[in-house]
Amino acid sequence: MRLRTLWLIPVALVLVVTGCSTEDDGDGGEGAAAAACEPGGTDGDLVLYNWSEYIDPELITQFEQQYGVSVTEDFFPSNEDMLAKVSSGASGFDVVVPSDYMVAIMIEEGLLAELQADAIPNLANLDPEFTDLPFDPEGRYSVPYQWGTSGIAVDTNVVGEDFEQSWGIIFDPEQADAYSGKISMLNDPRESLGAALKYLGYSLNTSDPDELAEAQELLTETTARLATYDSDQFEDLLVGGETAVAHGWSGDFFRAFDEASTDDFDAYEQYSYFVPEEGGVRWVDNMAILADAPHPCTAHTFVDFMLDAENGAALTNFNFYASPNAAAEEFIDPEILEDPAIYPPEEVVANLEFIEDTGDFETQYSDAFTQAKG
Ligand code: SPD
Repeated sequence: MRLRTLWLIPVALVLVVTGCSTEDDGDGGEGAAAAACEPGGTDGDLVLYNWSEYIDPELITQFEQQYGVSVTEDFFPSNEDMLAKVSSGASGFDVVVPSDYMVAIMIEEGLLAELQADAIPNLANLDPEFTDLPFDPEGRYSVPYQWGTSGIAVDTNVVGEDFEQSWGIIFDPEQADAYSGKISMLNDPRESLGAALKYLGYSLNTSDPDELAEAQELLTETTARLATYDSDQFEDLLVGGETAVAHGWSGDFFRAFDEASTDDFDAYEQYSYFVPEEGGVRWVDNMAILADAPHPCTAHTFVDFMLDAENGAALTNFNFYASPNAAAEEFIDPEILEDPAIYPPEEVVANLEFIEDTGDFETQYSDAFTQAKG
């Protein structure tokens, strides 16, 4: 009895220090299901799998210093790439940042850990609009990170000021041939086929094989006039002059415009981002903890850290995407908060669709995209 008590004392001390009620106090722990985490608890270093240029490096440093852990980051260019890597098992990642439809797919495939809400007190900071989203009712597996739109940015020195705000600038040969070799599209099956479907007047969530075949044919013809399919550098290619028309994500463009601006040059005057009148994608990216995360308690603490009001604002002030964090608003740069291209008004949002999980039809999208790219 006495021996057992003595043995328990150091274990209890470890639990108090780490704030984690499992024996997993270091690398290679038992996974999210086995750990009961507490606010601010840690159980090892964090491995984060995120989209590129999506987090202020200062936030990473701040997290490391505040919690005495180190963070390793790896990056993915599309939801499908991330899924492939995570599905292969024992990826070693703790936190991933899937978009809406991909959260639904990952829940279905058992890849995500159910969140321990008690370990994430800053969940209270979320705007109620983001607490019960259709891809993860009641937010049991994911926490919104940032949201934005997909659209087109153009170089007005090349296309002029008088262009139509339509997907036609990419898909209609009468308009787009003038920019042949100077157009980029996202290297992303649902995004680029979705753009073609919207141009054709269909839902970007269609499960109709004929509609998808039409979109595939259109994209195949379009491939011939593209400089590239790219999801990582589309904004840099535009401001660098390699392209004149770029399909991409709102915040990445604005960040590039901001960085390209100087005292003598306002990049916002030369480049213009719009959501085509036919409609497009509104998306929400989300933090989620993998079911086999080696460090689930550090992962919960990271999610909570990102939901802090000032940290949430720092995220938006860095990446120019809209925040789902209501408490962050007072710390967000007012120019960003009042920019209708970053926080689009209701009438624009009403014309947008979330990408949804189409179940078994997802592989049709992937196959169609591979074939369209040639
Ligand atoms: N540089 C970060 C970009 C993140 C974009 N995610 C949006 C995916 C929408 N399908």
